[in-house]
Amino acid sequence: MTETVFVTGGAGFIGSAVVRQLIENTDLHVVNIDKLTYAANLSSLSPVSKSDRYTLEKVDICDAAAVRDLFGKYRPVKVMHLAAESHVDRSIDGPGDFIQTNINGTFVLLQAALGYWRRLDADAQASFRFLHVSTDEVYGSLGPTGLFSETTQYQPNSPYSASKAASDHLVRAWHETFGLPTVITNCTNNYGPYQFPEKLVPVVILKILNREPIPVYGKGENVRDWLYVEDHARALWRVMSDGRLGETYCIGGKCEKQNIDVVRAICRLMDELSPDPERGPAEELIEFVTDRPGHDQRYAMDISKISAELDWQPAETFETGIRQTVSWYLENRWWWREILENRYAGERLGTGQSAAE
Ligand code: NAD
Ligand code: TDX
Repeated sequence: MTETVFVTGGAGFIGSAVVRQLIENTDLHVVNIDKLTYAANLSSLSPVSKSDRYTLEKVDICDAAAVRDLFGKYRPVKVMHLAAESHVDRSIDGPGDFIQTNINGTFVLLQAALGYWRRLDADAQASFRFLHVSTDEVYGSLGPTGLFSETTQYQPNSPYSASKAASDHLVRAWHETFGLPTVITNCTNNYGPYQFPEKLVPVVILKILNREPIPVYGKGENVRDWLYVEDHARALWRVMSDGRLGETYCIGGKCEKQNIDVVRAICRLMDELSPDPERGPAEELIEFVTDRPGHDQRYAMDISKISAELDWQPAETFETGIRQTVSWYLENRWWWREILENRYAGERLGTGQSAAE
């Protein structure tokens, strides 16, 4: 019998990469549980959505009755939980949805999973897995040296990272207290095809295409570690398949870069791949703007645990990944044009002016 895996947030950036890989590389039935918020794009699933092993359930993970019903209806062997409000700047302007989805939604999902798991027979209980997908931002901000690892103390600084930290703690507690078979991953910044154009990499590509100023927060000296999204999706499946229960696995690209260097790399690629002889080089569009409130200085990840235990390493370098990404945005204008026209036109987010309104 075909086994079922739940993917929450499967219409989002990383979730859709996970769903595409599961349909293409396994014989599992994938049920995508997604509320379809502003960040969702069903078109990101068009390569696989016609498969008879793919099902969409438009459900809010905060809806306890609906989520419980899904467990009864599909009887999943695994749950990969990615649904979240994911954009730091939006969490500064309006934290409420982050508290609701990231904390309460994770609680609802854990309770439904626990109720379902307790009624399974011993064999099914032993093979059930709940993977919670989280972020490096829960660890706070690093100085010029050092790396985050699985033992780093939590110190979240933004409403987004605080809400993700809370959800990580809930997952841990449901394992320790109730024995639910959970695993947690904390990953660094992802980039790649199908990323919503509010995040840095697509912002820069689309601003250049529209010949608009490229907004670089502060001095552009903040450091992020960059991982190609398909590498992240592969890592999640490794952890889902062979990760040890109750453990955390840190995931990253071993690719630290200052924001300004990411921006300049994209500018050079755009000059090469989408040349515009009428205008000057894309770098002329760079504009330093007011910093993000509470802007974490540096993230970097020690990935020795997942490398040693699960034999996972990123396959793409930044150079190969960013080239594929820029090419994808140039070749798939239909995908982002609809978003810019109807959902998000690229205005500045995250100044914090509206947070308490
Ligand atoms: P995204 O914003 O692109 O997608 C989120 C998806 O979740 C959307 O399809 C949305 O409709 C869905 N969703 C939101 N609220 C929901 C709700 N209440 N019920 C059901 N579905 C809901 O996010 P992403 O960048 O793909 O991130 C996925 C996960 O990975 C998140 O948990 C995020 O915290 C984590 N993560 C992201 C990154 C990154 O760089 N993007 C890095 C590390 C971890
Ligand atoms: O226009 C911009 N200009 C700019 O300088 C934007 C959108 C961002 N930035 C800076 C802020 C960050 O230092 O670039 C860096 C990356 O910003 P984002 O793309 O917003 O990502 P970040 O805040 O680092 O968080 C991301 O990685 C961790 C994801 O959005 C999170 O979901 C994930 O957990």
